[in-house]
Amino acid sequence: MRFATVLAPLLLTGLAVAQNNSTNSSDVVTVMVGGTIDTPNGGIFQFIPNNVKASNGTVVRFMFTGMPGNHSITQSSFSAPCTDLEGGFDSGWVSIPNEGVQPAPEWNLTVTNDQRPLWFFCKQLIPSPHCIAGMVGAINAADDGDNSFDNYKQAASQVSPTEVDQTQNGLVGQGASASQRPSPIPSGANLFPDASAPAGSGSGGGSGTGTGTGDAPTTTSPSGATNILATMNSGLIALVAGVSVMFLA
Ligand SMILES: [Cu+2]
Repeated sequence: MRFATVLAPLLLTGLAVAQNNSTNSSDVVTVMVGGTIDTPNGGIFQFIPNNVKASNGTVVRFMFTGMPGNHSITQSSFSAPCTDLEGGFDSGWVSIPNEGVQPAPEWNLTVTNDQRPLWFFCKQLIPSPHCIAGMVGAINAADDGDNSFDNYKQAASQVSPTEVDQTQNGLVGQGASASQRPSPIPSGANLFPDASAPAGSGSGGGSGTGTGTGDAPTTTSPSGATNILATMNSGLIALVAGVSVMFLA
């Protein structure tokens, strides 16, 4: 009798967790970050697909599958397609070697305001600015009219190379936010900025590494806090699971 009283809330908790997980997994839109040299319509320098719709709470899952690749997902504005938006989201750079890595790093961005279009670009400058080459994307852009995705991409292609911005912004943006940096980062891949990443490693990361290193301390700290929280949550779930098993046994 006493066991049943204790068990009921535990089982209910388990049920709630399961329901949350199933809801989240169905509201995911996947976007590939970068292609390969042979990928049609842009080769390495593109997001696939580059124009998606996502309602509030939907996770846009950016998969770093392009290879080789050294890309970012950085929020901009329609009027300045290759310039970071103040207070905008930013994944930081993830470099992927020629042969790719398994599993591909992913970055989960949750839409918080689906009533405004979200514009983003890749801020990598090497070998030439990816944004100008067409590595831009949109969430909830208008299908037609002046502020369409096609017009945004066209405007990006006209940007002067010296105007492509490499400021490092945070995980929380305008209209969408992430709770952690891209992960996992398997051997062979690199994340910038990241204090634990070897300085200067990765080909072609010159200017990216320079900018990133300076900002590393501010971004590392919240990310570390998130990891601790995640660990604590896992511990709690394990504890609850352990207690349930004890009672069931
Ligand atoms: Cu790129």
